[in-house]
Amino acid sequence: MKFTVLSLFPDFFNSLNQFGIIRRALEENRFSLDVYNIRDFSTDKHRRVDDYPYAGGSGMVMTPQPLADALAGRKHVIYLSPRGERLTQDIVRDLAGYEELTLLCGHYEGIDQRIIDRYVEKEISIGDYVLSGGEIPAMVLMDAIIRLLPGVITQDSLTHESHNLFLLEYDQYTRPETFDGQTVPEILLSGNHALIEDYRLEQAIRLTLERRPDLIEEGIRQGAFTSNQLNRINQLREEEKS
Ligand code: 9D3
Repeated sequence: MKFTVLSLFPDFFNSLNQFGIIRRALEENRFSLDVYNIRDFSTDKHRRVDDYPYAGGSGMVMTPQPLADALAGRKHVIYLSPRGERLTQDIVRDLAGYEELTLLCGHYEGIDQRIIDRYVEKEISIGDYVLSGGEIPAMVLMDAIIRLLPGVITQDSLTHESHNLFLLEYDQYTRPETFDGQTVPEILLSGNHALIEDYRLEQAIRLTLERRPDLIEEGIRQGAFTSNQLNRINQLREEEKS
């Protein structure tokens, strides 16, 4: 995957390459990242990149000239925008299939609409909260895509993940058995794998019903649950009612 990022604050992206799974993926050439400063494309004598909105309104708008020049000839332009479609794992999976993506990060009140109309293939938001710009959303999107690229994490974890997209994770424990007076649930020490699997499933379903009932509904709608999972879901829902 070849990422090209266009931003007014390219230094934001310095951290992305330096840690953990993403760093290793870069070292193994699973992806490349080129970051350009939109300001460098401004032909204005003061290197201006914003201007007042026509017909008034609050804030400033990113002016088209530097953006058009930065975008010329680029493929698959994604504009990170609070007006975009909300990012989901389905979208991430789709985008991970491209060979090349261009991520455009906005600032101020956004960019001139004519740039969107001419160059942008897709507008993406990462959620319903207000950020100061598109840089962190671009990093979120890249992180989510990179871990799906071949060879970045084991196929095993990806398969597990795709089967459990609609359930929250069960509680995890590691050594020691007693920490600060708190013990590990005894069943996890029993060595009975069938019992442990069922315990974890029940725990995951209870937690999801409590915190994210919308996930359960969506999983059912998409036919994503195994018959075993469905049985347990219905059983625990009945239990909740009584
Ligand atoms: C006054 C209206 N605001 C829209 C809700 C203006 C506005 C707020 C924040 C314009 C731009 C921004 C900067 N945000 C992003 O560029 C952004 C974003 C976000 O704020 N939340 C979630 N996803 C994204 S993707 C890009």
